[in-house]
Amino acid sequence: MNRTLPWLLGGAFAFALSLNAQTNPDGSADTGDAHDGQKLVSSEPPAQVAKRLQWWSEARFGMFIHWGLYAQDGCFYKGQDGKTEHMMRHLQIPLKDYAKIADDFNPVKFSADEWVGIAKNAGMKYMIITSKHHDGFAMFNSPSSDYNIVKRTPWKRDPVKELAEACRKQGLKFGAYYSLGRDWEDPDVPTRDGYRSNTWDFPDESKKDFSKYFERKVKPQVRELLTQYGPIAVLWFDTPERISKKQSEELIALIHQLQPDCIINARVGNRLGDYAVSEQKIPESGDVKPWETCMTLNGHWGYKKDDEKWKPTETLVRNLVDIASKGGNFLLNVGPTGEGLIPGPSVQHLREVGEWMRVNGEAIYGTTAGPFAKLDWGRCTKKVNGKETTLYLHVFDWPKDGKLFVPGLRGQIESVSLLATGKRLSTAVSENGLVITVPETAPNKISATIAVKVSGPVILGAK
Ligand code: JFZ
Repeated sequence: MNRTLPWLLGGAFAFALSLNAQTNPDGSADTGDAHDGQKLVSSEPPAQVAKRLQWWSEARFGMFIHWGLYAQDGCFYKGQDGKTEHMMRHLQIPLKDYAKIADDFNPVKFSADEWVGIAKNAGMKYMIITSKHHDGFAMFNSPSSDYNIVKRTPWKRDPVKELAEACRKQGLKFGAYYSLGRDWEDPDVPTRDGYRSNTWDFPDESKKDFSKYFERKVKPQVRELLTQYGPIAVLWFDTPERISKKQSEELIALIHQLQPDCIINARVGNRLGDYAVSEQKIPESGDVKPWETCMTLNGHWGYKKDDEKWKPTETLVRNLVDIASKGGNFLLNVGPTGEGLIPGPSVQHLREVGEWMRVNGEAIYGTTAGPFAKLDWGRCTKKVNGKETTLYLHVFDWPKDGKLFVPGLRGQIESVSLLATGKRLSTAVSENGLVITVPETAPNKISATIAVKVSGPVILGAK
């Protein structure tokens, strides 16, 4: 069969589609991420959205889990490097062959309690796992689609069920990622550019009807996720692609009908959803809307057996601080193996983040963005409690001369102390700000926290 023809057809159709694809005002493809500063639109009163988001905004830090058939051999397939969790697409593995991976998928070392314990020990307050990634394989018991982990693997267990229960036991919120506009198992899922569709089993994009997939698979599986596992705190949709505004609205209505407290991210599409997603990057400054940065611990979302480039704990902590100082959430990813284990280096680095959080978590949880545009030596988060405001100064670069200058800070300073020890620090008010005398050695070389309690309004700017 002429293999180039489908590409030509698909390409032409994709080009046609892309002409009326959802695009951002700047013309870039609308991935659902609303990076362009556009406000998310919502039919709900802002106070209602804020109420739903309250626990999430206070939590600040969660665990993302990418786990699926691609993990069986670390994103390799029959010795070929599948590059990422997109392995099926990268290697154009026919669905009937990719599905056979499930025949051997038997993660006997999986322990939901262990995974949740790792997240909790890191200081994470919520967990979101891929319930169905782009390959279309459900990592949960899905009565509407036999293409799932309970039906098709020798393991026959439901990790979504077990993790939801373990999260409830250990006090974490639980949520599910769901690939909305990409599904390489279903014949009716065209994508914006055709490039991210399954064009090797289903070559003709023009014959694909998203509405059939939406009715046949998306709505039934979202209903299953929201009725089989107790409270689902977040539905983390991905790649909305060809979903219409009406379908996004219909999906939100279904979710709110089943679980009104379930938070929905912006990748539900069409600038809807409760919060914006920033993937693998931290915005320069905060944002008007609630937002979350999601990031990998190495270079891959799914388990990639040859990727040992783990981000140093210093980077992880400083990313968390940077994100919180801008009012965002940090969703940090692990990619468990086909045996059901979170890779050792991931566990170790998360353990070290947890050590930092046990001392400094007060300066992250329940805080909002700090008032400073830029601090040369670190970041600042803020917590308001009635008339008292606490500014948490996160010092990355400890001053060598023992003097930490806080530009423009004025107001009724009640106390300044090291968070780690409670040791009070002396200060001097200069015309351009506050000078804090600090000990020679920082309490923590990654990021040391100084708590500045201010009564009344925090005033910034020179006299
Ligand atoms: C998507 C997935 O393709 C990927 O496998 C992973 O699950 C990630 C969290 O989400 O990747 C994206 C989605 C959107 C953008 C970039 C990568 N985007 O908006 O630029």
